Amino acid sequence: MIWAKEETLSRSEMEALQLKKLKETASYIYDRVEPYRKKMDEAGVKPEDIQSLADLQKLPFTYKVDFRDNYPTGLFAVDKKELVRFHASSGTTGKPTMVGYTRKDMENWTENVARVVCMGGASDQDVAQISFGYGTFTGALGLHGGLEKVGAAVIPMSSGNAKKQMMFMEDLGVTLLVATPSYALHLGEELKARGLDPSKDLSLRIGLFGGEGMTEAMRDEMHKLWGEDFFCTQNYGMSELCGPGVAGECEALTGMHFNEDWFIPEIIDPVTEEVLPPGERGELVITCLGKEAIPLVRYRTGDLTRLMYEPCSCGRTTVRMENITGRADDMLVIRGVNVFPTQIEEVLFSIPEIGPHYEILVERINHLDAMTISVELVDDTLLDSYSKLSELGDRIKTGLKEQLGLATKIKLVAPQSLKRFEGKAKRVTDLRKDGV
Ligand code: DLL
Repeated sequence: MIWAKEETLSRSEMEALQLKKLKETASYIYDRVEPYRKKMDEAGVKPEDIQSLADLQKLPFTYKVDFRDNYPTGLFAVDKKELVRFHASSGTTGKPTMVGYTRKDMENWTENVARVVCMGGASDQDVAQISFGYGTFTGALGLHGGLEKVGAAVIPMSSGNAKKQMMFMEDLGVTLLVATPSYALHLGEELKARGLDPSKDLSLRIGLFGGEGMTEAMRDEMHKLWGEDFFCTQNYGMSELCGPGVAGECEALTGMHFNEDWFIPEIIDPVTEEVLPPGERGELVITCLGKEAIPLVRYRTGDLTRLMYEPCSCGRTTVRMENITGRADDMLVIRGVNVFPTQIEEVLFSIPEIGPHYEILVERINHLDAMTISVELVDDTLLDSYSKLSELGDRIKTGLKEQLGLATKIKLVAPQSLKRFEGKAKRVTDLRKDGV
């Protein structure tokens, strides 16, 4: 089901709507947010200079550091009394990125998430278990609002306690699971450990995953664990932009549709900061339209992807983006070779004898970069056979060499021995950063 008429506007109707909102946004930030006024003055651009969508490029970029420099509320355009909610990003060090919402922002956010959950097949027939951690993370309360809006019965489960998660799924006939893809894989293992057959014991039919990337290999793994009929999509968002509700996959599974009447995506070269031609891969930059509390313009997301403008068979006309291949700051440079964890993941997931969990350790040994990848065996009886183990290790190394052009060390470990994550997975430890 398509939730809103804005998802099917013709290109010219969409662009007219975007331009109207962009002009309003340019005036709004200039009048109300001191750091923006300063940046725009420095760039020599006034709100009235925005006369076409191409003029968006005249506006200065906003960076994550702008949030830090203006912590906690220096980028806000409204008084605290107009706010009805705060959220904060899950930063691991230092101060979090603080965001706020007016009542109108909350309505728009909920509406955008409703669109995204409909893209993934949710309806008022669903019983939805939300297994994101509740708290200042935008994922849980964001999906919660959108799912309630479409009429699903929501279980605010939070993450953790896999046994209890299974119990609720069975007892309440849960049809829809919301989680990070890595936690969904972990829950799938619990399902197996309990000897449950998803097609007989559960009513689960939909997965709405997000907060981190889901590669196609990971989606295949979901089918192995949750059954072939399990339909899973991913959706994308970021606390600074609102949280989830920015873009989502539809039933055609050909990329994530943007809610373009609220978010204008651009793709830039992260180094030169130049806007790239349509279809090229680069860093995603987003301008929010019509946001009241934090009206972000040209925000550098750090996420790498490409945009697709061709029509989609689902009937939506909105631009789509391909799976995020990594973050500009996720990229590892190993002996001069650029490596993204998603490239490693693709190889690992294509090998049936190993499970979906892995850890990457990068260190410097005798002044040379070395990468060790620990992977779990599916079947621990392999541990008794040296020849089988070394054949498997060699096969993984060859696959990685072909993909990355780089030699790696492989550590095959017993099933269930690597760390599991309830939220976003942290798979890379780079000891070189500590000067080792
Ligand atoms: O992760 C918002 C969200 C929650 C989106 C739940 C969807 C579902 P942050 O914690 O601010 O917000 O993290 C944002 O997570 O810049 C991406 O790097 C990553 N990310 C989110 N969704 C995806 C996805 C939420 N589908 C950061 N694919 C973003 C790849 C994703 N990366």
